[in-house]
Amino acid sequence: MNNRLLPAVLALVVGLLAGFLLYPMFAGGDEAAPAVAASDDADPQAEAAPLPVVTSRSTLDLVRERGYVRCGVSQGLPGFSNPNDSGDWSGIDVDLCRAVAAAVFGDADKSRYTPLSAKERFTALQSGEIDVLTRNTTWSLTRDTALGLDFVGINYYDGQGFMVRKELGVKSVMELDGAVVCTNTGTTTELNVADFFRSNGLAYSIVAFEKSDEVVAAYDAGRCDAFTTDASGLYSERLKLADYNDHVVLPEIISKEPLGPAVRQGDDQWADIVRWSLFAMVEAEELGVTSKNAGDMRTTQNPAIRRLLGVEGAFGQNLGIPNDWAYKIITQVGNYGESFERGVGVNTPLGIPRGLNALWKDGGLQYSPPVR
Ligand SMILES: N[C@@H](CCC(=O)N[C@@H](CS)C(=O)NCC(=O)O)C(=O)O
Repeated sequence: MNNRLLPAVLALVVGLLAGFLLYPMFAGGDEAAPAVAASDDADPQAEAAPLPVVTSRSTLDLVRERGYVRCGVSQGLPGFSNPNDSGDWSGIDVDLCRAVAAAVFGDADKSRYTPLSAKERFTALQSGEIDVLTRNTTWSLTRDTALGLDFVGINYYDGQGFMVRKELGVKSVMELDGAVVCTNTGTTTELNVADFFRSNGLAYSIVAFEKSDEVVAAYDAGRCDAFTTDASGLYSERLKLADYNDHVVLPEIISKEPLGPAVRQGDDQWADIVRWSLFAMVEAEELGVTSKNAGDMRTTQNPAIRRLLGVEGAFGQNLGIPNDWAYKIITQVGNYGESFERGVGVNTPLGIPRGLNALWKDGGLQYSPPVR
């Protein structure tokens, strides 16, 4: 054999063998798949080898065959993903999952939810237990490259903040020298705390739990001086405190936390479907298309709206789904602004202003590439 071809042939043989052995882990079927070790992000220096993704069947095929989309969500973060007493989930991360179901099936209700702790979430996606992770998860380089996953958008631009008891009289994080800080394990939060306190020459100790309710309980019981997480999480978790008027959120934001959906790496079509389901919601808001007026808008002469609603063109077909995919998302879930206001906006208990999550034309960062 030509010596120059030998390495290529060997690589092919090894690749095929690895594919054969690893297929069951990534096939995404309903059968219990062996868990694949996920970095819990606790050590940013940890070497994490890229995980090969070997699928013979597309996620879209598997989802269609099953009849519903499986989304990984938080264990209960009001406004983002939270179950009510009847077990029905709601929030902006749930809306994103419902949007994917509406795009694929024309029915947002064809979606199911798996509550996951921060630590469990990546393994659940890698092993095929879920089809998409829609769980206040920060897009970082390590997560995007070393875990066999792909982040496909940002549905909430966030940053990390701190909350303290008012009676401490603390006005700034710079006054937290020597503080005991409560947070969640397996999060970027833990890593940022270490960076922040070290780089500012401040001493600290951390009390971390896997479950958020444990973190909240520990903070509420006075086991720590400060509670730190994504600012969105502070808005949400403080509703669980005995009396949230006794607490104050400090003004500093110490990190960038772009929260968005992730899928398994290597299935571009599925990544496109999730990415464009989010974009369709943002584009609809920009074009003034809402859940209420989308039906009437189908007769508009505005070409951008006609394309979005599937009246013109075959944009759904290019994604492998029906051409009225975005119409179904908008009528059943709403546009991005409607979802934001319903889940976390100023008129909800969370009371979050749009801020960075306003549309680009209103000074925010939410922006969809054109549907054309
Ligand atoms: N965005 C950060 C933090 C995510 C996180 O797990 N935050 C906690 C605190 S807000 C949480 O989601 N709690 C709700 C839960 O675990 O169900 C990350 O991706 O690491």
